[in-house]
Amino acid sequence: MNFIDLRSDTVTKPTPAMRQAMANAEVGDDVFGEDPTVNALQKKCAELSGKEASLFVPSGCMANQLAIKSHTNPADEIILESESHILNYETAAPAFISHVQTLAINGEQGIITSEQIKKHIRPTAYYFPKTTLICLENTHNRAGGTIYPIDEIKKITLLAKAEKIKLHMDGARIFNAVVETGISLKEYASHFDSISFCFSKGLGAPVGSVTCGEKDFIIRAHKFRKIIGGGMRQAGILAAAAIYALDNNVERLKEDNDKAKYFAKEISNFKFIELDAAKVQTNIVIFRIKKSDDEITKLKQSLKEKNVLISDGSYGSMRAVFHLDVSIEQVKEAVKIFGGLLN
Ligand code: TLP
Repeated sequence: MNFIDLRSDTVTKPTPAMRQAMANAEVGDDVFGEDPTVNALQKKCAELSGKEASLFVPSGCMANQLAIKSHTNPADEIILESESHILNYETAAPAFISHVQTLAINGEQGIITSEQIKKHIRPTAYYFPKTTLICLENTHNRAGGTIYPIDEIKKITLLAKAEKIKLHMDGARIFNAVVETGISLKEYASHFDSISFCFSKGLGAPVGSVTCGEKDFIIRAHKFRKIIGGGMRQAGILAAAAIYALDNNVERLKEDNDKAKYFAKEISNFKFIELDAAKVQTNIVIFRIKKSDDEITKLKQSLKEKNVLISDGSYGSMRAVFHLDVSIEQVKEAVKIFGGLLN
């Protein structure tokens, strides 16, 4: 069945060319540090991000959690936005793995400001937890793919430096922001102590993410990766897909952002859709359907019967994500189907 699968950009499948690159990969035992393709990928990501080193990991969750673990000590406090992926979809891992407390700040479309953060940094007193890390998400998933304004990032960096607090970016979809703003990965990363990004979303690789930072940070992350069972052996097969993705699939993310904007603009005209299309910045569209819960459940079934898949957003919203496995023709078809059901 050829679904128009808009549930996530994680559903993308490796193309024949990517599979060929994987099949041709030279491999070795990466737990011994001997996989040449993993080493090449890590070198490439360090160079691209302007950091000293990087570490290839199985998932975006692991990339974030290793960063938290490596930047903090138990009983520290970390600041994040209340709709962030780390807080909502990583199964309380900061508590479980790092034994830290999370302090959530409500953002505007996923963006928290330096002024807001400043108010929440703990003063020094033995009875307060110590604020040691701030995590920002760019682009912001639950806010609908919003891009962190670079000027706000710069202000937060100044604050974090002055307060000797580390700064991590969950950049799972950072390249969707890069192609939209023209701001390079290196420029974004220069404002953070660590940055993670995913190969298995819009970049189209089957598995894998990376976390980048200075050498000491990566040495710690490497050890913790082993502790939580993330040491991989002939992972070069996966790293080859990631290298292929970086070489071939970054620029084309602009097409995904454009498909999302087109879709949003079209469906926002429909009677039963609540959506401000002007707010869509990258490849994620979050919208509401002005119908009862029961009707929405039936509607999702009807969409599925017509081969369109979408996912739930937060608080009763719906989410459609655009990626390399949906063509513009399929997007137009999805708009038609939405129109038939919701206009
Ligand atoms: N996001 C997934 C789901 O977990 C919601 C999706 O379909 O969008 N950071 C951000 C901002 C993410 O959106 C995701 C995945 C991750 C981290 C985690 O990546 P994985 O799934 O590789 O662990």
